[in-house]
Amino acid sequence: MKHLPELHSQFDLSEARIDRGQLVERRLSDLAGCFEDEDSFAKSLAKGNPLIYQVSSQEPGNGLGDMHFGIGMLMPGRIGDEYYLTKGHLHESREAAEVYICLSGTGAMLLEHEQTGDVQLVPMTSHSFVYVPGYTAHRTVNTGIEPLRYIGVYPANAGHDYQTIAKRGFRHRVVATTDGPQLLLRESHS
Ligand code: S6P
Ligand code: ZN
Repeated sequence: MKHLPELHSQFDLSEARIDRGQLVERRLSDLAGCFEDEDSFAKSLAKGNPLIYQVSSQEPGNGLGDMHFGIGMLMPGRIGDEYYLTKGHLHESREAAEVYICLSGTGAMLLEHEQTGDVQLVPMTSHSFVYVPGYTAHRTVNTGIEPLRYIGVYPANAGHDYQTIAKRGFRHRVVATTDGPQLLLRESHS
């Protein structure tokens, strides 16, 4: 059977790229305001502006029922005691859920429900799924020593609302302790 080329795409696991994918790269400077320890952030940035994560995604259609998907790679590292993280977002269509498929590395998904404030830190380990319900802010953190790679699949109409997070921030953060990763209340949260 002949493949319909636009329906089949290969991804490169090591590089975390999909054929014909749009690439978004986030460097340390793009994450200003995301970490609690602003002094450590400034000191790290003075030394360089490394790539923190990238997402290679495809948006095959924007009609009702269409799906978008992407492969992400989040580097290991910390600012102070706080693990490298993604910006995090709510979906513009708040009801839109998302499925993450964890491919390699060790991390966690910080989930905060927009209305109830319910918080969960869900492990992200290879060969696992994480279900992100609607109405829930989601941020990925890398708690390991290798790149964390994952695939995200979401409704085409989900959209990304970064502004609400930029204004209000997450209420919690994930830090390294001698007992391993821990969820703490963010002191600076208003
Ligand atoms: C998209 C999905 C992921 C993120 C990626 C980067 O709905 O949740 O592909 O885009 O993890 O995070 P962020 O918060 O910068 O979009
Ligand atoms: Zn999302």
